[in-house]
Amino acid sequence: MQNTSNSSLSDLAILLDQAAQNVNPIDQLSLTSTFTETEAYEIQRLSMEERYARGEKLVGLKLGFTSYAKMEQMGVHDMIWGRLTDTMLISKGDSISMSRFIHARAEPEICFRISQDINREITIDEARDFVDGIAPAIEIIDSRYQNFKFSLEDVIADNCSSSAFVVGDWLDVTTPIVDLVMSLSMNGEISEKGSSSDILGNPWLSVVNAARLGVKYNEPLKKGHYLMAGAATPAVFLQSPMEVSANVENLGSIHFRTA
Ligand code: OOG
Ligand code: MG
Repeated sequence: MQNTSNSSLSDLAILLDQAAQNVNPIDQLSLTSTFTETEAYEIQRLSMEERYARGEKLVGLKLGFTSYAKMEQMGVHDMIWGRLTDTMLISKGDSISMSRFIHARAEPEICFRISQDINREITIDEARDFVDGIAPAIEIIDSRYQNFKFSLEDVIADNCSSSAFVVGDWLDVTTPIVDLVMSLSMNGEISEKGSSSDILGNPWLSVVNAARLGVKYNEPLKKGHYLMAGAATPAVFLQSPMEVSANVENLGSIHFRTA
């Protein structure tokens, strides 16, 4: 690795982990270090090791920048993936303290529940065989970088801003999920609105892509894992107190409160 500050990948991983733990943003790593996309995923993996050492458990994966709206909002145009842990999962209807976040934003998503380990690439026609539940969901992202600004490599290293997620009631896998209106509301007013087809043209392609990336990076989706498909709309900053809800046509609504 050529990196102008001579920090090792594990030093960078620890900086990000501490920023999250201390709720204190850091400068973009790419301002002082040069690292490749592959090295960024290694930084992510190493910073997750810090979390696992504190007892957190991997419970799934998420995709990012699967919609044009998100790519444009953040200025990053490649699909990314990150890891979800048990402490990120928030019960629907709960009140969440904003003190655990630096500058959190919420976005409406669809979540898949994985029914069997996926150890190979799969086609869209096979995707349903690996899923046993679909739910409306909200992801709360919280970049560990100042001003929520990052390069592709920065955001990958930062576990793709993963911070928390809320999942609604599970529906059958046969539930149609293409072309559904998805919206995010703050205090009862719609802030963002999109379509489930804004997610890769068809949200089922998230399962196909997560399977591919899981194999490529040796972090395969496992039975019982959550897979967050990526946001259909730009993310919205959270304030406190606020009532946040997402609705996915035909799939239902979920909400949480900030405090
Ligand atoms: C990166 C995470 C992107 C999504 O759904 O597109 C993401 C960010 O926007 O900070 O989770
Ligand atoms: Mg997301």
